[in-house]
Amino acid sequence: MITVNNPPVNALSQSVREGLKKFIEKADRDRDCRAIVISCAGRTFIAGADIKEFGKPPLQPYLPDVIARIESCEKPVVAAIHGTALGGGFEVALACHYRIALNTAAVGLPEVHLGLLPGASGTQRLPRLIGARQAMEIMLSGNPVRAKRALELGAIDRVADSEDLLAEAISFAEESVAAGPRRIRELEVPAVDPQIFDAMRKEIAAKTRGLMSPELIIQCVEIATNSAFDEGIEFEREAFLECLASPQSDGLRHAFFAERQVGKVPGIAKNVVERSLDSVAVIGAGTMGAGIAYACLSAGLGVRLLDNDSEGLARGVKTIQDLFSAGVQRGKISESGAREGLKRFSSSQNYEDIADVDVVIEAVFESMSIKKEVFGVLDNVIRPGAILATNTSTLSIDDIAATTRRPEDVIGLHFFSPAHIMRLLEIVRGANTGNDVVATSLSLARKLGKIGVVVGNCFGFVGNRMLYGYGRENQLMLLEGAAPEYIDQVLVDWGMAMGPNAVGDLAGLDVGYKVRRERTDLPDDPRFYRVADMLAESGRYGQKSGKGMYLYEKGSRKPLPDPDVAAMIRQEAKRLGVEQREIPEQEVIERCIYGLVVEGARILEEGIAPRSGDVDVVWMNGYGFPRYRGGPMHYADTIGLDKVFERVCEFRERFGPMYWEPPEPLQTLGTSGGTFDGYVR
Ligand code: T1G
Repeated sequence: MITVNNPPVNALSQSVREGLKKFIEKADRDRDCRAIVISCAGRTFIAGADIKEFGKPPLQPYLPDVIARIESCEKPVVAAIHGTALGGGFEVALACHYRIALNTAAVGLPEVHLGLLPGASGTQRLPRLIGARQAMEIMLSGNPVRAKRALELGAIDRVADSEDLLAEAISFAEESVAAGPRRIRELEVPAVDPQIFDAMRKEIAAKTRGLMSPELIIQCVEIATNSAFDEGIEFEREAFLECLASPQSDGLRHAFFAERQVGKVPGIAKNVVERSLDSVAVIGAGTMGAGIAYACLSAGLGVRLLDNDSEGLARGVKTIQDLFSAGVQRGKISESGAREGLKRFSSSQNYEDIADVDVVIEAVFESMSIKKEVFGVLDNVIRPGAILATNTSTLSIDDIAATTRRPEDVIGLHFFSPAHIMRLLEIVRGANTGNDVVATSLSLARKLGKIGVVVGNCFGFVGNRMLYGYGRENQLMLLEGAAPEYIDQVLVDWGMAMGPNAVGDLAGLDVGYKVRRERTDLPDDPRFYRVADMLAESGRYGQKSGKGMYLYEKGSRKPLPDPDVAAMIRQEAKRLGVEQREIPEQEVIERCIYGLVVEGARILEEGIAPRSGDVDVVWMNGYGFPRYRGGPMHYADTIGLDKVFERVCEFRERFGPMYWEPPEPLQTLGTSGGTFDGYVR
């Protein structure tokens, strides 16, 4: 019995690799040993190579050597899988001669999520076991495969009948002594139509835009079908090392760890006593309110939807019912699950009906006076100890909390549209918000399957505040002569999910316009968001009105360039005395992305976000920032803050200090070879 015990997830660190190799060799030499079982202690089988070791000088023994040694063992080796056997962990299992798993277990090769590919024979062994197409699907999706399905595919040999996995693994090992080792390397990949590789390339093109490892995964599997095992292994190794050295993998690995760091909030003790979290009331039955309510219902919570407008409430209730039916149609939820969910749902126009809930989430129109009015009522009606949250996307939590006698219970829970899909939840901590309320909100985020990022209170918090820096430069370049479709295409080619002008039309130009009208701290610059204001003032709100920055044909969301808008912008530029010119692609990218970075640096300087990684997580999960670039702050680190600082100083010279005065962190780190990743306020 060889047992791996390397909490928390039995990653294949150097010591684990060394131990595996040593004990396999010992067992192989041991005359009395007739078979071997490899299993893991703790909550899971090996969850992969130790990602923390990547980017550092590799240490012996290398995983491929350990894997080859396991497979060459003269005695049968059985892998006993519980939890998840992922990446290098599944490759260890594939090197074993037989695999048995608990029915709750799963196996997978998620390396693509880290910008990598299975680099320890997974691309050569899995196709031999389950066929090229199935193997490619598992490696390109990166999704785990549950034990029952893995058995159907032939990726594992048995699903344990009982919870006593080790006992069943031992009897499986004893049974396999007669048959001896079955080495996957000796199997042929089942015959396959060579067309499937190009077909797969087409199938994944949109989803893997900008990524390098998916193509290499397909090439590895293709080679597995027409080359000797060792040739394929050599190709896989080179392709793996190429991915490992790529900025993409660096960005995706940063994203992996940053998303696990955000849950560790400075000043919030691990053992803080949280508040109860069983029932939620959502105030406001509009698009956001209904989406938030559905997200809570889907997470198993009881939900009451409240709106003082009966028609609005009826629309909200219908939206939620439609979301459930759509979920059933798409197989996301079962009929009985939907029925059960709707049982936990109710609606009302009466605040008394929500007096006893655990959490209230206010999602009414983005106006300070309306929100203050609602919180005034909540303060009088809702039971003591309940959490009073607001879904405001820009307004001050402290100002809203000040309308209550319990500011310690008030917090910002900023959902992103569509609220039941977007993974990000910006958790905005007010000056008086209780630590238990912050901790409970983080638990709510996990319960909803979202990534909760705790940020401080300022206009627009982290996401929308930075969006102003990014959007501002877009708006200025429109006046300077760059067409909206040009700016959008440059940023989409660079990796953004959507260009800023298409996003503006999707969100509605009237929404941004109204938020700007409520602001009292706008810069003294007549050019500031002048194009968006002009369009909104002329009734061009975007998709919802059929025209905004772009034109939209009836029933279509496809943005079409509009010569009228180009003419309006030229005229406005002339009126404002803005000279128009050709703007190079690199300048478009740098002004928009460095506009983000500079605002991000100010946010770090003010302590609105504790780590640059938190800023990155907000932008990767809420604003379509390319994950493989690791977020704006990580991206700046990869460029080199000395270069970013230099360029920002150039922009200050050209465009003035109002927008481009480098904040202290950028100045200090940019002149000392530092990184945002290492920044401590
Ligand atoms: N290496 C190092 N640390 C890891 C790790 C790993 N592979 N996986 C998890 N951790 C840490 C994580 O940072 C966190 O630390 C703690 O474990 C708990 O994780 C050659 C090249 C297994 C499904 O991609 O998907 O093998 O924050 O909070 O939600 O082909 O972790 O507590 O300090 O995520 O229960 C391939 C990555 C690697 C799987 C558990 N493997 N891990 O989820 O816990 S590449 C993966 C996960 C590879 C080979 C290639 C999940 C999980 P801390 P957690 P969880």
